[in-house]
Amino acid sequence: MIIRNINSLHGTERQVDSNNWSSTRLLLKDDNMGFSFHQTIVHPGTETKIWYKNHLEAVYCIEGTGEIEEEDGAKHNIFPGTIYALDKHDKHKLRAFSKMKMICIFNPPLLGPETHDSQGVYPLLMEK
Ligand code: 9YT
Repeated sequence: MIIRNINSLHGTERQVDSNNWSSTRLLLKDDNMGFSFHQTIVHPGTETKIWYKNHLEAVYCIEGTGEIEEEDGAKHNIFPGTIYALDKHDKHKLRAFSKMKMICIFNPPLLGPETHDSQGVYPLLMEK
């Protein structure tokens, strides 16, 4: 059994920061769960262009408000209790109107250090 508290992960290599967000990775590939599990803080007033072409991601909002915009321009409000699942590797833009706290699940699991490239893509890392 794995038992871990997020407070022990801040400031370690399991916390990855970008200009727009900070992701703390509670479960990673080497935990052997078949997915990775992150808490992501999205900073208020930011817009992030994202395309997980190598991964599926589900995102559950537990704090804050924002919106997701699909490639065709459709916009959806996000607030606590909303989940979105990028089941078609959907390109999207994520806007945070306030500080958003999100629970993010990735399949396949991230190895740990992944961060967005210029297209908002995470590489498919196979080994450390
Ligand atoms: C919501 C979202 O995708 N934000 C980017 C960070 C990502 N969730 C991660 O690596 O945890």
